Amino acid sequence: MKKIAVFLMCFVMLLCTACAESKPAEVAPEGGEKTEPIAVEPQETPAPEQNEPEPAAEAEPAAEATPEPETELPTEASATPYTPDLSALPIEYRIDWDRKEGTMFTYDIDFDGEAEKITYRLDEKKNATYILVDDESIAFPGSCVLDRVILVDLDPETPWVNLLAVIDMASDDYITTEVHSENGAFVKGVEKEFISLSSDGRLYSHERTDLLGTKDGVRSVSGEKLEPDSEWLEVYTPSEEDLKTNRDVLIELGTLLHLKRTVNCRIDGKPTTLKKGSYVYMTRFHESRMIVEVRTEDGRTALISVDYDPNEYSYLIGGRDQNKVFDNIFYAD
Ligand SMILES: [Ca+2]
Ligand SMILES: [Ca+2]
Repeated sequence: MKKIAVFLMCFVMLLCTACAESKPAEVAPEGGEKTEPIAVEPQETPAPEQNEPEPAAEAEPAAEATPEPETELPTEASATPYTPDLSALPIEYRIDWDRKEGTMFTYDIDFDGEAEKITYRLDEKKNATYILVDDESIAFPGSCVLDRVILVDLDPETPWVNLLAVIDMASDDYITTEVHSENGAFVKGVEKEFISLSSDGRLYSHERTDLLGTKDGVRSVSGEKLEPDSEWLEVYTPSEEDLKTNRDVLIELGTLLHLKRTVNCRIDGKPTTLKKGSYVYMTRFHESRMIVEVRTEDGRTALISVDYDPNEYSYLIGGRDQNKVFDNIFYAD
């Protein structure tokens, strides 16, 4: 009986299992109908899921709306300034007057990402010189001849480079004007005497002094105001070779100056004198301190105090006109 009971139980269990396994198969056609709502459900379900993070994502930036523009602005600001390759600067273009016009540079002078074509033109009828930047012209005063143009970046802080127009007003009478393009308009800046570019890439102003004869001096200049870097005006000095081989010529030219009388000076900070009959040559002049530096033929450097007499337009050494102290000073023109 027990065996029969166990068998029956097993049979029932088998039936139940079979029923349980067969249910999905029976449901299958129903499941096909259900797939539609099921298919809709997953669509509906992710839809709110997608929508949920969206408002959340919107809410977050909304809450951080203030810092975001702050982080964006510097990014935009730092991306806006454009600087062309400045490594080629400074460059100089000397005007070839066999040609009345020509291209000097092609360069992005206003840092807007597009290069300008910079040309010159001489209007002989008007006796005027023009610099043309693309089609826009910058005119300079009449009766002048453009000698050279220097393209240089005088101030790394300004988003433009500078054109230095060196003009010969008459004959050997130079004026240098700084020009740049600022906010879409050309601006003429400082006007200086002759500015030249040396082989070491530095700019020098050329000035004259009537002290000890008319001497041409140079000082390095920098910045958009072309300010001198030093108060010392350096004048031409002969080389040691020149002093040995061309001594007579240097005396004739007024480079080597002959002392008619003994002069007070300072050498190595100590007061001393330069003896009557000796020769010196001028090396530089400090106009605001009124000190002239000279060098003796034996290579010593001496500082001499000078005064200027505005009534006589003359420089005084030890209270005397310079021509009474040196006997071969050229007439100062
Ligand atoms: Ca440009
Ligand atoms: Ca600049």
